[in-house]
Amino acid sequence: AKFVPKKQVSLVEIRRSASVLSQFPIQDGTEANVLVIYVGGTIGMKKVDGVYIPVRDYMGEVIRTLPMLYDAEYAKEIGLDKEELNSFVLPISKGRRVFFYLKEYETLKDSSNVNVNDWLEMVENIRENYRLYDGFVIIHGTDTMAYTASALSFALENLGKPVILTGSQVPLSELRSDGRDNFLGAVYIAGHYVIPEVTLYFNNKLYRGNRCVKISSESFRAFDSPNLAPLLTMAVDITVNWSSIFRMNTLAAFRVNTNMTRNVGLLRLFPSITAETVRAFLQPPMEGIVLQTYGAGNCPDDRRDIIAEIQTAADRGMIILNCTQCSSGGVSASYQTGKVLLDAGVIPGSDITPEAALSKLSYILGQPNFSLEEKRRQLKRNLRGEISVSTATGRTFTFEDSEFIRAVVDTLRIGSSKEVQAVSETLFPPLLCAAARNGDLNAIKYMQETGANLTGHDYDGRTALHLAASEGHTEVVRFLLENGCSIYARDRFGNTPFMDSIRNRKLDTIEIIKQCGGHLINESPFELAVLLCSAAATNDVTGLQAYHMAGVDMMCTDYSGNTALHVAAINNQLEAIQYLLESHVIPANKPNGE
Ligand code: ASN
Repeated sequence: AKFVPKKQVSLVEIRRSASVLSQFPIQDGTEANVLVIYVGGTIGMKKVDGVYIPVRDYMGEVIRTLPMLYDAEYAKEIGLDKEELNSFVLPISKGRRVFFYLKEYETLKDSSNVNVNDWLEMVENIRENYRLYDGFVIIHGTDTMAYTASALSFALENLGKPVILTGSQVPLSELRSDGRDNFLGAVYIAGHYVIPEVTLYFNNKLYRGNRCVKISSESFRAFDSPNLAPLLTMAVDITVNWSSIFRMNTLAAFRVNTNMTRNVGLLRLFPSITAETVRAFLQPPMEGIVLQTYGAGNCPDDRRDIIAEIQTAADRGMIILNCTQCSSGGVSASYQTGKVLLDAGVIPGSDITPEAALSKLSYILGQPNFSLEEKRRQLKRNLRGEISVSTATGRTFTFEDSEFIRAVVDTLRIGSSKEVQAVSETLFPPLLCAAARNGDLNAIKYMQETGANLTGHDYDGRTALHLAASEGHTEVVRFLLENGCSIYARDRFGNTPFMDSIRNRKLDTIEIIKQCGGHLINESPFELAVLLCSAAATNDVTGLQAYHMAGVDMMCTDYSGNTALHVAAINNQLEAIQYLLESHVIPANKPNGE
C-alpha cells in the first residue's frame, strides 16, 4: 500500500514496515535517520520552456539515479526501494548507514517566493518530527536561504539536533551540478555529527546559518560567513571546529517560538537620503528597523534632521538596530559619528548580518511578555551565536559588561564537580559586586538561581549591597535586603552600605536602609562634622540632606568649632544656608562667644 505521508512521519516505522527482516531497524550508532524537508530551489528544478521551475515528484527520481546519494542495492535488500516510500539510504561510510526520508512540499518554491508562512511550516515540521530523527536537512533555494536560516535559528529554541540548509546553483540532474555534493554533504553531516545549530552547507563548508550572506549568483561558492569561520570543512578529511559550535547553556528542552513580528524593515543610509524618507520609513505600523550605517556604525553627525527623526522614533518606542553596510566587521563605538546614533537610542548590533538582524528583530519584537527595556536588552545579547559579543560592546570583556557576567555564570552552571563549585564560591562575590554596581538585577537573580550566596564579599570585604548602595540602585538594594544581605557588613575600610549611600548622596537608598533600621554605627563624630561642614562649604545641599537623613547631628562642630551653618555663612553659600535654616538647624555660637 502507498504510504500516506502525514506531517509527522517516522522513517523508523517506514523501514520497519518495509523490511523483510524482523530485526530492522537497529537503534545503535551504526545508523542514523535524517528528515530531508524539500522546500524548493534550483537544486530540484527542471528547464521548462527555457526557464527553470521547480517540479514535483522529480527530486526522488533523480536521487535514485545517483549512487553517491542512494545505495540501490542495499535499499532493495531491505525493501526500501519502493518509490512511494520516499525513503533513501546513503552508501555506508565510517561504519554508519544514513537513511533519509524526503518530505516534499506541496508547492515547491523558488526561494524568492518563500515567506514567513513557509518558515512557520518548516519550524512546525521540525517540531513534529523532532524526536523521530537524528538530524534535519532543508533543501531550499539559495536566493533567500540566509534569511530562512536566520529566522529558523531564532524560532528553534534550545536546539539539540542539527538543522542544515542546503541547495545548489545548478540543478541536481544536470551534468555539472554542485547539488550532488551539497546534498550529500548536508545529509552526511546531519547523520554523522551532533552540531546542534541551524547551519548552512554549501561548497564543502558548513556555516552557522545566521552568519551567512549570499555573495554570488554564479559561483559555486554562493555563500560566505564573513565574521565567523566555517564550523566544518569537507576536504580529504572532515574538520569540525568544535570550539566554535554554539552550545545550549540551559537545562530547558527544545521548543519552538513562532511569534514573529512582520513590522520590521531595513533602512540603508546613503549620502543624499532626506529626512522625509527617514520619517516616512519610521511610521507605524513599523515596530523595529535595522539601520544599515556606514563603516563601523557611522551616520553623518551633522545631519541633525535625520538624527532628530531617528531620536523621535526611538523615543516613541521604535526599536532601531544598527548594523554595518560593510560586508565584514561590525559596529563599534569608536567614532563620534557612531556615538550620535547611540545617544539617539539606536542599539549597536555588533557584527550581525542584515538578514540575521531582521530575523532577530522580528523574533524579539514578537515576544508578548517582554517590556521595551527587555527587548532592547535581548537585542544586545548573543542569543544564537549571531553576533560577536566583544564587538557589540566595542571593547573586550570587563566586569561592567553584563554579558560577560552571564557568560561566566553559564560556564559555572554547567559544571557540577567539587572543583567547579569551589571556583564558583570564589568567583561569585566579585561577579555579584559587579552586577550590583551595574544595577543588573537580572544578573543577580540569575546568580542566585545558580546557587550564589548573595551575602559574600569581594577581596575588599565589599558586599553586593555595598556596591548597590554606593550607586543608588534602589531596586537592587531592596532585592538584596529582602534576600538576607546585612546593612551592618563592614568592608576593609570599615564602611557599611549605609555609609556608602550617604557618602554618595543616594537619598532614596538612605531612606530604604533607614526603613530597615539602618543607622550610623561608630563613625567618629569629628569625622562626620568635617564631612558635614565641607558639604556646607561647597553648597552641597544634597550632601547636607544625606547627612541629615542619616541622623548626623546637624549642630556638630568641626575642628575650628564651626557648625555647618557657620561654614555655609562664611562661604556665602545661600542654598546651603537656606536648607540648614529650613531644616530647623539653629546657629550655635562658637564656644569662644563669637
Ligand atoms: N532562484 C533560485 C532560488 O533561490 C536560486 C537557487 O536556488 N540557486 O530558489
